[in-house]
Amino acid sequence: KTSEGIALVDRDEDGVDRAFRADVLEGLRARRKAIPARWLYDDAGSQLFEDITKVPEYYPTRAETEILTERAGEIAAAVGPDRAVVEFGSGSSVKTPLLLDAIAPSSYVPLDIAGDFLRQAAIELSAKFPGLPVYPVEADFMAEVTLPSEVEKAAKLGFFPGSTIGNMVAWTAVELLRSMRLTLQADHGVQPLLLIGMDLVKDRAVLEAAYDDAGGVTGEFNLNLARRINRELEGTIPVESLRHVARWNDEYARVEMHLEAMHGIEFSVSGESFAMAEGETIHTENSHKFTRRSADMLLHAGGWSPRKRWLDSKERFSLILAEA
Ligand code: AVJ
Repeated sequence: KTSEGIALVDRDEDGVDRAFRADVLEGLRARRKAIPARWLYDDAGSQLFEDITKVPEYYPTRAETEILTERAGEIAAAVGPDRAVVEFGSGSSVKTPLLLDAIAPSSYVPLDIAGDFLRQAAIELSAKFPGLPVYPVEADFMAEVTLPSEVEKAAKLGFFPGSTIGNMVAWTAVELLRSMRLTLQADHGVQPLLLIGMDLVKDRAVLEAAYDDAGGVTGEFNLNLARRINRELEGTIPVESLRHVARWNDEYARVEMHLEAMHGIEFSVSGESFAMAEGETIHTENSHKFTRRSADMLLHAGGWSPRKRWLDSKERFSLILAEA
């Protein structure tokens, strides 16, 4: 629900999320089957992602946390005083308090599409930072968002950690960066800043292991999408016949996650029949990796000028401060 009480999730008379069903059916009908990665994150999927951040092979969360901890002073000096921090995506992570501790902002505006999650995170944050005004906004930040009037005049710092930008193809990433710029622009104020996490290109084996951990947590995360389809869309996907695959696509500089059929299978979803041949896959996620230049190029295309960049000690991950 939005603050006006309008539900953001559109459900049919049986309680089925219409957008989820439409995306899944369209994705399964395609010659190359693919389902948008956002559907990986139901409650079970969000919990599994939290678990992924703790497996030894998945370095991005630890690397970004190291930067925010070790370079807090430099980040604060580069950002300057009196900024309202606007975080794109849930603020439930450990990263948010690290940033707020570092820069002591004038207020904090978490933006998220998941309302319950958002309100819970806002309550926990307010408890940790008693003097800090917190204004949660339930919204889909892929389009321009109108911020609460209390922060209208404030200079803004957008925060977009986790290399979530890497889950988008370039066209969508540029659209998002431009929307963020519009959201953060004050009427006639100081230029907004954006602090964005972008994961770096590195050895293929390191990347593939990060998305296919030996403990199988990422596999469970990926397979949960098939389970979710079975749960919510009356699906009959034989989940035991699918296996998790993570592979580096060098042409597109991204790690791809797929669900691969180990032998020929047939199933139905919402009453529609589908088949997969042995070795055929459903593409479920892209995680683009960047070089310094490709990161800067993407930011420029989105209307942002990179000003400062910090890397972790092993130079695996970058946190970039850009100015509109
Ligand atoms: C935090 C959403 C960017 O792509 O690294 C982790 C998601 N997928 N393991 C990423 C994810 C598989 C993650 N994001």
